[in-house]
Amino acid sequence: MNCRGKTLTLGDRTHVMGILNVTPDSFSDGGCYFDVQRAVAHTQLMVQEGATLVDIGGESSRPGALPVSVDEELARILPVIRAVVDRVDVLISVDTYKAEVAQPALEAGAHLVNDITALRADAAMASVVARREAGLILMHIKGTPRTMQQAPQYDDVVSEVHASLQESIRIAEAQGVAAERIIIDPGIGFGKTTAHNLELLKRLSEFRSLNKPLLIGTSRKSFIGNVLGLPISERVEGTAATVCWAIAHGADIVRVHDVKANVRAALMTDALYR
Ligand code: 8Y7
Repeated sequence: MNCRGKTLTLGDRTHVMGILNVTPDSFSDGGCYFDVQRAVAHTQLMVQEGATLVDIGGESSRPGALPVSVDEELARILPVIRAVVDRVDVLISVDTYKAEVAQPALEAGAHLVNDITALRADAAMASVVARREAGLILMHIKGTPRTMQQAPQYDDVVSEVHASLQESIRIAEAQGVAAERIIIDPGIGFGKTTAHNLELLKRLSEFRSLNKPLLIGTSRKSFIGNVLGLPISERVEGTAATVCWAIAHGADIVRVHDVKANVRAALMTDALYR
């Protein structure tokens, strides 16, 4: 897979995408020198630990989170993208569903867009991605980050998510995104109960019929907390278990916070499965 001149080889091994949140804490507004330095250091650590992609996001998609403006999102992520692309030799994805954010992020050096609405939020997104020959991650969400966990319901979660992703793929390709630059993701935790998330993972191999690389993001998510009865800080092992399972059922890329542990789990699973 080629994204803006950079290649990602799929099939030989599982790729680990490290998460880089550049949402400010209570002591800063984001974008200041200290924030950028800290983001670069964390990225370098994740790459050292074996991440081959880094996902940079400036707006929290936590349940109940409020949207931020385009200007604010750009002020947080652009200095970080510029600093990171010069220093690490991995693919950079930008976690945004706004075309007005994606475009400058791609100009600044990002290689792919991680759209957690699978093109449903912004009609201009596909053409921005297509024109720049970037990669595109289509993630399923039911509702919006603010409303998604208000009693989500499905008749059959797997067939509904499958059909929704199929439609997003159709839209992306109709608007000029190259078929070989599209990655799909069922969106674990985005408008889903614990039972829905477990069902999606149990039947993950059904998404293979869409004939696209498959990305899975389970890292530290609340369904793991619900199964184990553990807080966020204690979900590394539970996350690693889902990573192994996902690889054995078709995942090509896993999106995680704890890169070192999950790279080890992925390498071991690759030796058994691939
Ligand atoms: C996912 C994601 C988040 C995911 C993709 C978190 C931005 C919540 N989760 N993107 N983003 N897939 N593609 O806990 O599962 O990391 S944010």
